[in-house]
Amino acid sequence: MKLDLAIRGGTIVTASDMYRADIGIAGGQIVAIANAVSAADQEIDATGLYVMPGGIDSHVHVSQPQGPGIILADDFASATASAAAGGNTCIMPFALQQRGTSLRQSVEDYRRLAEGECHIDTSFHLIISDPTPAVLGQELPALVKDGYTSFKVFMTYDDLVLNDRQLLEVLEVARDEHALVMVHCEGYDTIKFMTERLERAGKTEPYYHAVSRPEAIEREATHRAISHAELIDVPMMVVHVSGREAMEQIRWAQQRGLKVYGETCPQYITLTAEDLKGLNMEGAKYVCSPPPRDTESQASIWDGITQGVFQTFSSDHCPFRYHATDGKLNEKGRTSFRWVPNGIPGVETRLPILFSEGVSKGRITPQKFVELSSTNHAKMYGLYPRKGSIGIGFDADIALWDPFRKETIRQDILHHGSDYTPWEGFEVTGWPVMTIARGTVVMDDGKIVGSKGYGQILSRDISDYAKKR
Ligand code: DUC
Ligand code: ZN
Ligand code: ZN
Repeated sequence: MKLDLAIRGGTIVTASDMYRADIGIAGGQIVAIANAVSAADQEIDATGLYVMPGGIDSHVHVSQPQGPGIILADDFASATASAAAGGNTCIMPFALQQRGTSLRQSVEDYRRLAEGECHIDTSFHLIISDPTPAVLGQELPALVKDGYTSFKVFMTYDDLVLNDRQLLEVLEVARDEHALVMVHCEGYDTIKFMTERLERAGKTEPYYHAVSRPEAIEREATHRAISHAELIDVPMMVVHVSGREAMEQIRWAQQRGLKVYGETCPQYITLTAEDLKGLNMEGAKYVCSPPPRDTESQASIWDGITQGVFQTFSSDHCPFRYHATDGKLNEKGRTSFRWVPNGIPGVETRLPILFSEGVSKGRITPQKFVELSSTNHAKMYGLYPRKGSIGIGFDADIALWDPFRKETIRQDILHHGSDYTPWEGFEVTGWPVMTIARGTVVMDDGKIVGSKGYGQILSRDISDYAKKR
């Protein structure tokens, strides 16, 4: 077969293997892996590089409606360009149902925003904020059958929170339809209580965001969500785990044989609550939920990663502009942390941070990096064996990494829509130098060379991880 593309001389890394071989690509798929593949129309020399599955970031927020006057800094074009620059070939943002609206309509509206805009493949989770009988009885089952096989629910936020009964009802539909529920585990009433006490005491700076939602609040909600999942007998994913307390709840559930999964993020291995203490409003740049904790928590998160408590490492990319009245420095945000939008940019920096802190510092193997950054995302959310590995028949979604290249993360080398990065000045060893999406080079040495509209919007299969015990 005539090859469109050959990648020669690199070291292929998968979740289970690491070996020297060439890769042959035709029609956007991997068709050959051999000591030497035949000549191709386009030849890439990967000598000295790791050839890894493109990153899949299964937790990003793009063009998602926020509160009044606040907007996310990334649309589909900028988010997918930024993702590609960071070595990713697929992202999974959330189609949000706003209360009082139809879930189906929300998904269709969201899809329209993405069509023709994406540089790399994209697939939507759903966020359910209003589980009416119509949503539970008709819309959700139909959407799962259409390939929207995962949804997120929140245990906090005025506009999103579900009460325990609603959580149980959503979990029940997930069990019956074999969809996977992602849960934001922080308690609504406890955060509200803490926020009011802090505000009354005049403690309103960004730092108090972290004080208002301590680990106990995350741990309690995690335990409650796990208990609900056990009661309904359904698998569940606890997203963006910040420290030891919630991690231990997940481990406890796993040791009891429950299909409870965990996700963590770069902010929880590199940032701490101290970062929220910047002068004036600088700390707002680090406000996200759950908040970063402390260095002991970071060590616990590494325990969770190396011991297999966490299956996925995602960015939770949720970018706002800092110098913007529709972002971090909105008028109300200056009066209290309560109004500082929650979220930080990270889709482009997720993989260099994990590679550098994990592989380069000897905490994890390159294979574990692939598992955490790509393979498990594909398996967890129904994209495997189409994506998530390097093998015959997989989409040719590949990132070439220079494992020894040193870089300093700076806003001016990034492609996201935000006007800052929480990792300004952060030094990394290991850098993605080329991203290939379905056989097409979309990023070459930091330059976006693909085009908007190349990325497809994917439906997903039911995942084995979502099937009950
Ligand atoms: N939860 C997320 O998953 N992302 C941003 C904000 C939040 O609370
Ligand atoms: Zn969340
Ligand atoms: Zn998120």
